[in-house]
Amino acid sequence: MYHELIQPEDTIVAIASAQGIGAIGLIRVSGKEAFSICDAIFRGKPVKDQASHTIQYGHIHDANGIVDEVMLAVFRAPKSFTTEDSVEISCHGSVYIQSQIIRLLVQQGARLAAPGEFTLRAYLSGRIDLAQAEAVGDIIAAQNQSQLNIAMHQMRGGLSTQLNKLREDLLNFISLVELELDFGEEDVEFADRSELRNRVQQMQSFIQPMINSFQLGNAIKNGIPVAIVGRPNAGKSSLLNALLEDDRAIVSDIAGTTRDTIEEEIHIHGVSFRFIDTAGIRQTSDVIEKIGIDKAIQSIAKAQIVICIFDMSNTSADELKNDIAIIQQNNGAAHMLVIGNKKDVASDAQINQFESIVKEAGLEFEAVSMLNKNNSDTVALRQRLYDIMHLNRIDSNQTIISNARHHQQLTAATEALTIVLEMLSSGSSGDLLSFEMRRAVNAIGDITGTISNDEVLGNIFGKFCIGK
Ligand SMILES: Nc1nc2c(ncn2[C@@H]2O[C@H](COP(=O)(O)OP(=O)(O)OP(=O)(O)O)[C@@H](O)[C@H]2O)c(=O)[nH]1
Ligand SMILES: [Mg+2]
Repeated sequence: MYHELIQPEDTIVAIASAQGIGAIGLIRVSGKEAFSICDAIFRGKPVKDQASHTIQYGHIHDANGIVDEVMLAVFRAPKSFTTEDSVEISCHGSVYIQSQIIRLLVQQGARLAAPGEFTLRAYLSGRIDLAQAEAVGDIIAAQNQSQLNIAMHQMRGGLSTQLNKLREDLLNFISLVELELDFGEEDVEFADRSELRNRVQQMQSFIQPMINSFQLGNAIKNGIPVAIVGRPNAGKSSLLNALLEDDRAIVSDIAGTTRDTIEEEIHIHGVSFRFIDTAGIRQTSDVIEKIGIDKAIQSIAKAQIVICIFDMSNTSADELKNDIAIIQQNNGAAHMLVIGNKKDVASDAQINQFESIVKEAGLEFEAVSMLNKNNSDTVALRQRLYDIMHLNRIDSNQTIISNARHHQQLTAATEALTIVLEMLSSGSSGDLLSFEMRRAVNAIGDITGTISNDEVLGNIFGKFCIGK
């Protein structure tokens, strides 16, 4: 179990900079003996006498002489990341030097840190909560500004503040109901039932936007799946190739060219979009093509954006309406972008007709030509895909759930609250009410780690890199 592995009495050590050769290597030491262990191998001013947040110049040495010339940053408890006495040794970035220094520190009594153990200590000491600790991991993994904004907000405690407020409301509610139970025999009702209903509904409307934000948060973290679907020869593979600026998929005028799904990723303003080119959807007796069409339908269901592409020179209004309906049946939640292709061979009247059909259905329309890979239409299309997801609206002050564990717990909380609402309507007893409310409190507490178990901790911190 994770807790047992962690000995808070130990002084831990790890290389915190990236693996391999670099200009500078950073070694982190944290724990009760951090200063005395460093003093045993450091020639310079004694670390134990230095003020917090100062930098010391000196040499690391062993029995044979100088190992490296270094700078030591000193952090005194509780003003450090872990809240313990800590030292950060900046040495030359050679793999050999770093391993020598680690070896010396371990000889003096330090222990090699487990993955995420520094952050775990920050959490166990109460300096940050679990959601903030997870954000530290997300910050390190962030690959674009949107990912970073979400993680930063979470790390600064934006999510935690909201959840703590919610938790307090829930606990107040429970005490009210439980107070009633204490006076059970006297049959008093402290809390007016319709007032209680109001409060539960308020809590739900507080949680719901967070739950809704997960679709976006998850997309930013894991990439946005975009299915490209339509009839054979519509130009799906041409569109994929144009977006990739590469001849990835085979394009031909033979209907049914693409039989399997093809997946490729591109980054738009740093956010990853995973495009899935699919087999053209039609009635067919070809067994392989049928499997491909089934896969196409499945990718609609899994997509967050569905691009419905059709050949404007060769599609009737009814066919288009029918295709849109098929997509909506298979995924009502996805954003849909309808693309009228082959505008080079379609008349203005055709283009206008299709545009009004699509707009009447409340969907977005774009007329394009994918005949040439390098065209201005793909530039506009990339921007359109980015805009559809409202990615530009994310700022670092917004709470966006990007963690599946948080999403799961918020959903559990709101489900418990829905039961509470039903109970309030049916006049259920106070103890049943408080039981369900406690389920909601526990789910929320689980996110910030007010309540947590070893398994959850192991899962979270075990995924960190060593030295964090
Ligand atoms: N005139 C014109 N032809 C196009 C355009 N886009 C694609 N084509 C042609 O249409 C044909 C079919 O294109 P594909 O990209 O293979 O179509 P697809 O939807 O992937 O077809 P399947 O894989 O068979 O379902 C090819 O001959 C393309 O060159 C366009 O904008 N204008
Ligand atoms: Mg194709």
